[in-house]
Amino acid sequence: MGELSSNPNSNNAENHLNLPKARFMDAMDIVQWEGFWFEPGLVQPAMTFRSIFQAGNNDVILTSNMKTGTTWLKSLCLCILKNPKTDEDYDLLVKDNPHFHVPTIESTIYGTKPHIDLYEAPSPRLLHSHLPYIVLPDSIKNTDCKIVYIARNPKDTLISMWHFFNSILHSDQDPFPLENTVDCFLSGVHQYGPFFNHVLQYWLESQKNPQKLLFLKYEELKRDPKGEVKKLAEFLGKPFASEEEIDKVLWRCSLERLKNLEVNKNESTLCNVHNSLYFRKGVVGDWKNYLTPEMEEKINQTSRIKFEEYGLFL
Ligand code: PAP
Repeated sequence: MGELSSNPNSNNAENHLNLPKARFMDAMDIVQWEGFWFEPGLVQPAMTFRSIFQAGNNDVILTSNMKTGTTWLKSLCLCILKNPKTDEDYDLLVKDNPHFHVPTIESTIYGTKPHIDLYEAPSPRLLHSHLPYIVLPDSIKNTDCKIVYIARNPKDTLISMWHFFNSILHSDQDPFPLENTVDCFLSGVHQYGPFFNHVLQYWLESQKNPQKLLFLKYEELKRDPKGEVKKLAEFLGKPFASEEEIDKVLWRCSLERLKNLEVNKNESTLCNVHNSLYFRKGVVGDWKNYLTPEMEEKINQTSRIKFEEYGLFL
């Protein structure tokens, strides 16, 4: 989830550790920790998460970089795991935004006053993190809990991120120059960047341990939603009983429906981001409307260099 942290102790970690600093889109300070870039207010919560979080064997931990389909994945897993299939009218997604129901641990649990008690949450706990695999707590890696990662084509991720940050950082100005944003993205200097290393770490883990870590691609979910959601439900140990169930979950989690729910049109679940900002176009290839051929080639080249030798194509 792309919210900004509101941790009052936000500068402690960076000051204390003297972390390298940079500025993103001329409006947002970020600091480098463990080889990745974060908004300063996230570093201390991420450290706390890593050192004290105790995973349980039944936990399901969703993971993602930003703007790669987190909201969709949260909605789908919520329907698969938490919404009773027998009750037609009961729909958690109508009650609140997916980011409320499936908190992003480092920011929502350890970064602000949490709205759920982590240790009282009913099993299976459904949680999310944007952190790179390398800094996930050992207890997530060493217990039998399941991890699902969602990846997305870098060009669409970048365009989605650019729109999102323009809305929250430059809302009353012209959009920030795309060319500069492409350069930041390719050099890895952006929230949760480097994007390519983030994706690669999870990809390699999923190759080593596919029973533990399911690696999904946004584009595959769009291309074959039934097949991918069936795979997801089976991985989570909750296979669908019928085609109708799959159709229902897909409809409930569709962008058009979520975007038009009152709670997403009119409210801000996380204090500084309006819920509507999580739902934009949701199409594959929107980058074609923005990137020049030169920008496209630069990104493709980086993708090829970073991913291809590991058999990853995004
Ligand atoms: P986050 O990192 O802030 O949580 P995230 O949900 O990962 O954002 O990504 C937002 C993207 O997913 C948006 O893509 P776009 O900018 O290219 O349009 C958003 O539209 C898309 N999205 C959100 N919900 C859905 C959904 N239910 N189905 C498909 N795409 C979705």
